[in-house]
Amino acid sequence: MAIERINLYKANMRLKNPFQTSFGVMQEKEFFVIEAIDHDGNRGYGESVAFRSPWYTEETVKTTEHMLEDFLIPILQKSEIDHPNDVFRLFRPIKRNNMAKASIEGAIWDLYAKQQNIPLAKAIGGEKTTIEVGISIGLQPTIKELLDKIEAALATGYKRIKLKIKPGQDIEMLKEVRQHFPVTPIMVDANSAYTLEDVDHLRKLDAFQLMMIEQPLAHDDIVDHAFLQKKIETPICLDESINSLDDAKRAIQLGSCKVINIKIGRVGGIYEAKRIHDYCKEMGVDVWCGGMLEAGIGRAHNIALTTLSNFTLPGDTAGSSNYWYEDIIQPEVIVEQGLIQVPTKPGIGFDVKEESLNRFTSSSKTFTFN
Ligand code: OSB
Ligand code: MG
Repeated sequence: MAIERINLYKANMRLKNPFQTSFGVMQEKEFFVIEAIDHDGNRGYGESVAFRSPWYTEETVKTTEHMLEDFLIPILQKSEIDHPNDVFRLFRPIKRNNMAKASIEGAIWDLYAKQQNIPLAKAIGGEKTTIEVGISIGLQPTIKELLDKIEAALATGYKRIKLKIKPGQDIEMLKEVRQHFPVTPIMVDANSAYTLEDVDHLRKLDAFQLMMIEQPLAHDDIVDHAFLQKKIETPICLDESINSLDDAKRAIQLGSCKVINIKIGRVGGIYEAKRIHDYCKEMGVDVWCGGMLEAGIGRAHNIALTTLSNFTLPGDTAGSSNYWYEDIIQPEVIVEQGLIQVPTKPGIGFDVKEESLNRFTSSSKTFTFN
């Protein structure tokens, strides 16, 4: 693919509102933009998604930096890459560190699509021209604030509402929510906040006609989830527990979930995300695209992935303005009536605003290729 150099930018963006989950609060997003440049001057972009603390899964901004600089970029510098699918295989000797791998694979995919002069969605086999999106609303200090957020999200047209829950902010909270929004498509995400001791408690969620409950139990479990799924009606969706196609196969075969949230970063890139999508399609398991509070580049990759046919449920790819006062891409991601128009320009289909990226960048490095 004639890569000439890779630029690594460390950026930091402040979220409009703090985002609270069962594992903690986030107010700033620190991440890397990976820019892969070829001999013709094409520029492919990827964005890393790991947070500063290993609260969601084990990766962090620092482990991403370590992996990129000391292992992943050196592997690419020594290799021939004909197609982005090669990247997953080249990275196989490096165990896990999926978010680091995905960030650079994403840049290679964008570069490839630009070299082919086709949209990224088309390059990965996507078909949709618009995608349906929902919104993920963090834990709120009061019920009033939560109800207001839901109201605003519905006014914007989001196709479904995802609410974060944790012990102490679940059953009573949902009772209030259902009183105000009796038929709104609602799901909940626990980010691993419960254990099997909570089975009777979790069974109470069945009263609320939720679309699903995401990752109620441990981040690395699929056995307890299978037990729980037999005890509750609400479909379980796995997020943290699915890090590969093999994980997806085992979870589906064990009955640990009825839905899978696919995140490109969590599974190590678009190649593996697509394989999980294809397997789920074959098995009749619905999937949707999760989010990691991405800036515009990561958001654009999520949009492209969601154009695959088995992304049948609305994803967490809300519009740029849900997160940021200013995004790093142009145009920004816009949601109208709960829909995003898939861009038709080559690659990710959004231009990176160099001036904004530079303003958000605290340091950068260049890696040259022969
Ligand atoms: O579990 O899906 C999650 C945000 C940070 C970490 C984990 C999760 C989330 C979200 C928000 O739910 C998704 C988004 O809007 O990008
Ligand atoms: Mg989740």
